Amino acid sequence: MKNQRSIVHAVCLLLFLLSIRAAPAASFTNGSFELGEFPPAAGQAELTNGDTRLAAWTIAGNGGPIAWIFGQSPGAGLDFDPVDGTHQLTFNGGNRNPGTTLSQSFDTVVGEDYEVTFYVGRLGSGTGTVRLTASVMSSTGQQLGNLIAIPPSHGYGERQQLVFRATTATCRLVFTDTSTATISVDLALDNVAVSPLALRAAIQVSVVDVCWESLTNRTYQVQYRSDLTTNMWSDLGSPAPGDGGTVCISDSVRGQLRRFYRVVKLP
Ligand SMILES: [Ca+2]
Ligand SMILES: [Ca+2]
Repeated sequence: MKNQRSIVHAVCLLLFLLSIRAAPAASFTNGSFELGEFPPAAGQAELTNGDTRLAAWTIAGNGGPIAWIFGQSPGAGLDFDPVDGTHQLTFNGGNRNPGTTLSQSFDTVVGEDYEVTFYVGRLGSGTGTVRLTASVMSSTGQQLGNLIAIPPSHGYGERQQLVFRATTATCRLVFTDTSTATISVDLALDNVAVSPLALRAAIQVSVVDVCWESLTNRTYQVQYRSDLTTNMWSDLGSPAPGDGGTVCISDSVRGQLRRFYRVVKLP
């Protein structure tokens, strides 16, 4: 009987461990808006608050619906392609209000730096400002990064970048349509990515020493030029007296693409 109870306990413990291990990792996904229950026949879908067809994203806020569009939608003024893949989003279409939010939570490592990148575009002939505010929030509600992205006058602009340091094991990326205009002008979004921020390092030479074997009672002048195609040499510092040994002159070369040197014996 005792053995049977032990077996039951062991089985329960195993199931408990399995249930912990089965918890899915919430990695950032569907940043290009290619995944979900897209209605292919319609060519686009209007996503209102709480709509779950766009995989991994949550739609909320107090603005108009988000349009999830396959390719272009010339009838709606969307006359440019997605940045990536075949689908893109537009905000405040049909002269409806800004204020809609699009958000997604994902796992992070506390203390690590991340970058969020995305592209915003502008469509339509209307005037005024359309813009998208990107924020990253910790799971305790702390704002870790914020960026207001304004597209060019038509189409998509440069890649937008928002850097943040994770303070909790889960963070949330929130896009808010903070446009101040909507009549005959809309905002587009595509190709959102979240990745660990790569540490970019480079070696830089800031000073070089020009050295030569010198003779006593002889004076030398070091000269330089920045291009081999010119005969214009410039003096580097003052003439240097020889001492019978190796003499060196230092030169700062920070920011110089190339520099050539020669040492001239003075009469
Ligand atoms: Ca896309
Ligand atoms: Ca609009």
